[in-house]
Amino acid sequence: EQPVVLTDTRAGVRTLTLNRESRLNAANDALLLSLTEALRAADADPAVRVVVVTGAGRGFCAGQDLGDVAGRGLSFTEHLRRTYNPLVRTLRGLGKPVVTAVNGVAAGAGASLALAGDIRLWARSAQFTQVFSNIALVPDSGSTWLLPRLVGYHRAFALMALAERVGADEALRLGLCEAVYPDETFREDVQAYAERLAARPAHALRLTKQALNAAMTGSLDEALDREAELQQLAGDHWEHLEGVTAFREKRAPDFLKE
Ligand code: T3D
Repeated sequence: EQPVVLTDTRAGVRTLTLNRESRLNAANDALLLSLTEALRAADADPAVRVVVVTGAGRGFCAGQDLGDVAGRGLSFTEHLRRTYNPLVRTLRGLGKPVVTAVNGVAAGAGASLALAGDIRLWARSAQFTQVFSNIALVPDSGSTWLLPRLVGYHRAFALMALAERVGADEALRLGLCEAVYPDETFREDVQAYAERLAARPAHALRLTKQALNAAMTGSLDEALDREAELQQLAGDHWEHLEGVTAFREKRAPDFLKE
């Protein structure tokens, strides 16, 4: 039997591919736990500088596998606590940039996952739908926190209440993704983007994520103090010396040498 998450590493980029193609990569427990495990492994592996999460076939992720709910013997609360919540916490807390490469439809918790990357790249035919209300559930996996921060309360509510599908152009306009690429070249375009990220200073990006994530909930005062502390950690690191030396020598910095 095929693994539910495929792993591939090229040029410092670890690609994790959700692999339940016939179900549009709907998430069963095995997929959720494997993905969480694979993210942790990527974080711990020094050969990995960037992580890409994408889907096999024509879907990104159709959210919870609705065939896998009955008889699982867990309350919704307990299920979320054991599966989706650790996944989203791991993804958001990763010390390396995470690219969500949305190759096709992203629905329900799959839409939450699509939003959760640090960089969100979409294929032209990708779609996003906060489908939860179609089955009379509430949005989960972080959507209620992230979506209003991206589009404001009112648009978030409309997207959640009507479960309309958002296409690539609207996603760009709303700030749900950073770039859209043709379907035909999507996987190569994602790899090229991820390789650009992989060449950036890894330690500085780790601190940048830490600063941004904390700033999403704190005050300006706290952000200023945190920046001053993190800047010391960045400034004392060899990457900073390399960046400044390269600038003076009028050459591109090499953040891969260590
Ligand atoms: O702890 C908890 O359980 C709570 C957690 C909740 C988190 C959630 O994510 S709740 C939301 C669950 N997801 C959905 O409700 C989405 C259901 N799917 C759809 O609305 C549509 O399939 C899509 C909008 C995603 C895509 O539509 P379309 O027309 O492009 O494809 P399709 O024909 O509907 O689907 C293709 C196949 O995938 C089809 O199977 P078939 O007929 O070819 O054998 C369909 O049944 C299957 N599929 C799609 N989504 C799911 C699914 N099978 C199981 N679970 C799914 N979520």
